[in-house]
Amino acid sequence: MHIDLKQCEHIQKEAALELARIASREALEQLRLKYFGRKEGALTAVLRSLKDLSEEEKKTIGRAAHETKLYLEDALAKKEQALIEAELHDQQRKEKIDVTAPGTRVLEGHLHPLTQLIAKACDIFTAMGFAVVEGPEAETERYNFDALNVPKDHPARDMQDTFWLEAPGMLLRTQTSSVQIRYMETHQPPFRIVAPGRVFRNEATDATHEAQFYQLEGLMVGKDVSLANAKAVLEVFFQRLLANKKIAVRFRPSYFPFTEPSVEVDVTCFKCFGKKCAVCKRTGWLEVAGAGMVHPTVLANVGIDAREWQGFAFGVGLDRIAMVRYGIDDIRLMYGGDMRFLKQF
Ligand code: 2NL
Repeated sequence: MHIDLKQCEHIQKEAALELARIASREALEQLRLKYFGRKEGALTAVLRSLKDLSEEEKKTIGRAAHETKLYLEDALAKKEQALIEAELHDQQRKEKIDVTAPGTRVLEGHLHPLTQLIAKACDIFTAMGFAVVEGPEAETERYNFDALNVPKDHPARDMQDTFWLEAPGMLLRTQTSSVQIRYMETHQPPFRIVAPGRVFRNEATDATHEAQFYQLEGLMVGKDVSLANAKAVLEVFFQRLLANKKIAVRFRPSYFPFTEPSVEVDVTCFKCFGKKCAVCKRTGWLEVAGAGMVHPTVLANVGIDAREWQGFAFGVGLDRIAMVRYGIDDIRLMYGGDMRFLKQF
């Protein structure tokens, strides 16, 4: 290749023009390769052919080529610096935060009123030394009825009252007693447990009856646990749950196959506090639970010696408590998932 001074001048001019139009670092790299690329670089070719020149030419053309090289290197470096600064400036402009701009509201959800009530109930019982236990909603007839001393011909076992599943001997639990039976089978007294959870009844639904509802059962077994202890525990529970020290508990005789003796549990009407209103049907009391001393047959069924151990059990319906507490008049609202309803709690 033959080279002369003009060529160096041309390269320098053309590069300067091209450089002025470059707007990105990728394009700049392309331009650098165009002149300095090891294989195709225009200036590389010039520098390479210097060795073929005469001594005289080397002095003039060699110097010119070298100057062009220095000029181009410098121009490329300056341009690169300028592009980096522009990029940085751009980024800073994009990332600028306007601290005075109005914020975006975070939509906060909350727990369902029944879930709130269960959590509160569990807190109160754990503070009294009770453990919270859970179990399956689909149960066996043995855990739901047989172990609890419920007679084979008891109406609760009827198709109209219990959701029987297709699998033989399987049903949707009608109380969470089944959870406590499972616990007793695997633990020796003394113990204190509560079993909150969803239970099912196969009955017609209306404003006060649903096919599913929430229950909390409790069980305390020891050497000398009595019905008096049941009354004290339930009194503390309801006073704390309803945040009112004036609430009293009253026991009335009743009957359950799994307890003996058995009682219905009333609390002071927490709508009118005993003044007598429509909610308590002018009695001043609300029936909120059933309780009793665990039947010896039930203890025997789970392998606990009833001559050595005794205890109380109770079952509380949580839906009705939530309804009276929040003034909800239709239980179906609790399971309808209507946001206009739920947002109120
Ligand atoms: C109600 C109130 C009750 C129990 C549940 C129970 C559980 C075991 C042993 C003995 Cl493992 N009893 N639970 C006791 C009394 C009442 O529920 O009105 N039930 C129909």
